[in-house]
Amino acid sequence: MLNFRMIAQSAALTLGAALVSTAAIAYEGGAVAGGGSIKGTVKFKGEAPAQEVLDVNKDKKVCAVGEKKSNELVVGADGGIRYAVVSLTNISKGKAFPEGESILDQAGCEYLPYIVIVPTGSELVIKNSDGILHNIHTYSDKNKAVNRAQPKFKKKIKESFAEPEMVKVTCDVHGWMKGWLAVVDHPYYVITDEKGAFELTDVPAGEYEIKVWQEKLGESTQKVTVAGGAEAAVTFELAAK
Ligand SMILES: [Cu+2]
Repeated sequence: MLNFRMIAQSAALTLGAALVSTAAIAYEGGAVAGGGSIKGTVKFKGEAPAQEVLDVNKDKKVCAVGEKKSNELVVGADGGIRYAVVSLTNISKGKAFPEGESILDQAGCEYLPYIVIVPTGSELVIKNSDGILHNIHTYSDKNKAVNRAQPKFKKKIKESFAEPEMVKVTCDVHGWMKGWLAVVDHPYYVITDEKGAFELTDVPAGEYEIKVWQEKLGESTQKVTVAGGAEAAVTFELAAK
């Protein structure tokens, strides 16, 4: 006959086994000792096109605050590309995910920020700061599509995504609104700034493949070696397709 202690022991064993089997396939995050960093720039090769001006033709009182431009390809004065996603493709153990919520705001009928990093299975908080109706609609290959109205009184809704991939976000009410979710299964993802610059920190020493993704220009990969306490340099050059 099973007594309470035996049941408790068996439950603990089952739980332990479950944790071990999950850890074997998932990313393992923790403290990184003796890591290095990767610093670099994503550049546009050729003559940069101008940003397209968006046609804000609805809810103008709230939405037409200043001129809105497309963020699909933003190239700075020195040729740096903003809003490119840089990541390591072959890392299974390293730093922990940063704390805090992933937030996508709808403000002035724009998605802010344009690209949000969302760890798989975590909650994405979708805010509506506008006080008008938005309808979030996502497009991707591996995750379920989200198609949800967010009326003016719904200041916050939450969604989560199971599979790592880039998820396109649009609004069914305002055709010009567009953004991206970078759904990620490890924390070595970064979005380039207005100069096209990026930095990945606390990378365990080792050899990696580093990838850049840009919605108009596609993907490119390189090999990079990270030494403890050192900064590895990487430059990507992407040309128009
Ligand atoms: Cu909208």
